[in-house]
Amino acid sequence: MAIQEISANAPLNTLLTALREDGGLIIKGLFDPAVIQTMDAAITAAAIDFQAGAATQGLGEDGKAFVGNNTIRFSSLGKISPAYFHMLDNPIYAALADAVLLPHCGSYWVNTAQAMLIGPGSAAQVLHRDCGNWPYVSETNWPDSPEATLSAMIALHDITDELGATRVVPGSHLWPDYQQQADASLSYPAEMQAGDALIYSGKLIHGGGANQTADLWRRAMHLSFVLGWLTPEESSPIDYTDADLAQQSPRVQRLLGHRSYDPRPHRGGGLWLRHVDPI
Ligand SMILES: O=C(O)CCC(=O)C(=O)O
Ligand SMILES: [Fe+2]
Repeated sequence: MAIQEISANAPLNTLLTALREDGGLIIKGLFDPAVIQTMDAAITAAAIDFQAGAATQGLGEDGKAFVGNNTIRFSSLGKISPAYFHMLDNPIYAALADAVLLPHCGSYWVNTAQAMLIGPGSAAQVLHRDCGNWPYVSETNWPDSPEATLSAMIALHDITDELGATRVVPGSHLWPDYQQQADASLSYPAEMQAGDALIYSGKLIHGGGANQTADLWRRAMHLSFVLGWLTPEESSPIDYTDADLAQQSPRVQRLLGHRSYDPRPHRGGGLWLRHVDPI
């Protein structure tokens, strides 16, 4: 059974039910076509400065194997286009992230936003869970551990199986044994059109697909959020200055680490205290 594809116009509860039952869903037309076109052009232009397969983000040998030999990845997307800030304020993705993450934190922030460009001939990425970044939170009391992260793979153009669509293993967010390995035969390609997004729980097993073409690149953007009391992958708080974000919404400033973390209504202390935002 593949995951469901549901229109962005569907009621929030319909989207949430699919996310909770299968661990992920494709939301058709989640992002505005003009914004996607702008981001696609900015990412394609910026990609020229990056070498495929190089560990450009401080990753070691394991990291290189994880991202693949012919894959280009880079972050700090707000530096290449303000369309990124617009995407951060997407109201449907915000409502889903609120529902999934706010039961466990006062606020969440950006985990990472990355161009994920899979080059021709790339092998499939190892199947994994994004919550594996925070094993002590995710594996303790699995599968009832808190949702640490919510991710999106956003199609910047039409993405087919042949091009390397992300592969997902529906239901794997509920598997009783965290260590159970997923067989590739249980995975389905999340084929999408430009502006669609695969939204998935950090607990869902997935991985980038093999690019079986001779000369085409798969162009997708990853955007994930993480509980506000966990450390994100990307160093957004120092990649953007207060001045860079002065014109952005309070939500975007918070998502990029320019606001204090207030645990309320949950237990815990104030964290990441910013002088601009006393709690
Ligand atoms: O490139 C993809 O389709 C998925 C990448 C991914 O899941 C990851 O790097 O965590
Ligand atoms: Fe992943």
